[in-house]
Amino acid sequence: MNRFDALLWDVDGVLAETERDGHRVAFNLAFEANGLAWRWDEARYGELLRVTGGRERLLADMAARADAPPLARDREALARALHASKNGFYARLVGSGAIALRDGVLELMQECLSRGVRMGIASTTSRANVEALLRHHLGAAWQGLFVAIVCGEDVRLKKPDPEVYVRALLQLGLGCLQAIAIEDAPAGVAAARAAGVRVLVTRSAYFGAATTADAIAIGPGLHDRRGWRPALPWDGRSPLRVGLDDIEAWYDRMPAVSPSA
Ligand code: XBP
Repeated sequence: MNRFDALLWDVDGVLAETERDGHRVAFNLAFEANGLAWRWDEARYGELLRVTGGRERLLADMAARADAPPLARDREALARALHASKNGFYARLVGSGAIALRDGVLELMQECLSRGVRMGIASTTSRANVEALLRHHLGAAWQGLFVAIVCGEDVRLKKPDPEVYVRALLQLGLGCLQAIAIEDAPAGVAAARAAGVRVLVTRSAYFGAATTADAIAIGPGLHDRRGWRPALPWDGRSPLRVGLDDIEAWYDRMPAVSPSA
């Protein structure tokens, strides 16, 4: 008998380092292809990540640029065109195998499948981007592995709004305490917690220093038992990866908290 019925995966930063090595690179290719001299280096993209959603991120950047179109409707049109172009480049990058899944992700997915823990995707990235990444890594039948798939187009408000988690729970037919989420960014943690879902954090390239009191556990990734809070036992010999038993032990430590939204 499992302590929870479903595991909800965030995508960007949790399944793979898609932000730094995928979306950022694809945005720059889209700028170039559209004749713009704009480029986002790693530091600037890190600042822009406080805005969830690629199109919204473009609009936030344009608001700070003297060389962006002055009229709001022109900025909107340009953001839509650049975003579509970026998603095309992103799909090609991912399809070429340029972005690996993070270590430990596949193993935990396999463990969920073999132990009857259902899985869901709770991401506010575009569906096409989730499709490109997971088709490449899990095969054409990837959707069959997930009981719930909620993406950016399915919600009115992106993270940190809880809607993506509320919808995923509805698709699963579960209450908030029957699922657990894995996130990397503060906005994702806030979204899960506002839906009443317990969440663990695997640190990613852009959110390595972020702290949160709202996660049941925070650590370097599913590939390594060292460096987690709360700490995980390790005898120096057995496999290093974090498994479902570890997550269940963390889950049990967390007192139930009611949703704040
Ligand atoms: C991730 C995002 C997305 C991606 C880019 O959201 O904020 O905007 O950076 O994807 P989440 P799009 O943490 O919910 O996965 O260009 O498709 O928005």
